[in-house]
Amino acid sequence: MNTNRLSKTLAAALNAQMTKEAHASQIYLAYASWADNKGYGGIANFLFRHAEEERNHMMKILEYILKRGAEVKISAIPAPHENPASINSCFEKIFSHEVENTREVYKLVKMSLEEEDWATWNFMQWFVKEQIEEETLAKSLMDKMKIAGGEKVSSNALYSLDRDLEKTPDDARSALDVTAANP
Ligand code: OFO
Repeated sequence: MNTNRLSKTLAAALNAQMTKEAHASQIYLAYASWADNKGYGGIANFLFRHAEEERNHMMKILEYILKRGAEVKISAIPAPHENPASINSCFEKIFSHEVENTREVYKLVKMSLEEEDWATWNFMQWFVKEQIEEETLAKSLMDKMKIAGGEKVSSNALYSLDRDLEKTPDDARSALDVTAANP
């Protein structure tokens, strides 16, 4: 009896997304190591923590594929992108990467909708919400950098930013959780 509840196409797409999450984790690891080498311990700490989050995203997809009775295929993780040239470009690269990941998540939502695989559609909604938060978080890094002077940031401003990021929460607050009393 066939107990596989995922179509071939969706199983392949979910396996590919699982590897993309692992790739994202490698990117954050690479940027964190780069920042640490440059002496930005707070920024590095923030990015190391985020690398863990991406690894958790990978595990969620892996577990989902297994639970639906399909085969998990662990494949090679592509090398991370080149190191950024500055903290400003580091945050820009992170934002672009998150937007790119959102596009990939949307593709999976569309595929599950077209196949009427409501279980996968429902599972992917977690990622849709998560990407709103991930983009918000990445955007807040860029906003902070912009205020601090962008590429022309002073070393004093970078010093404060580095200290701030050491304590910045890992998750951005979702608009869904906002109320008038608690904006
Ligand atoms: Fe940075 O996001 Fe995973 O999904």
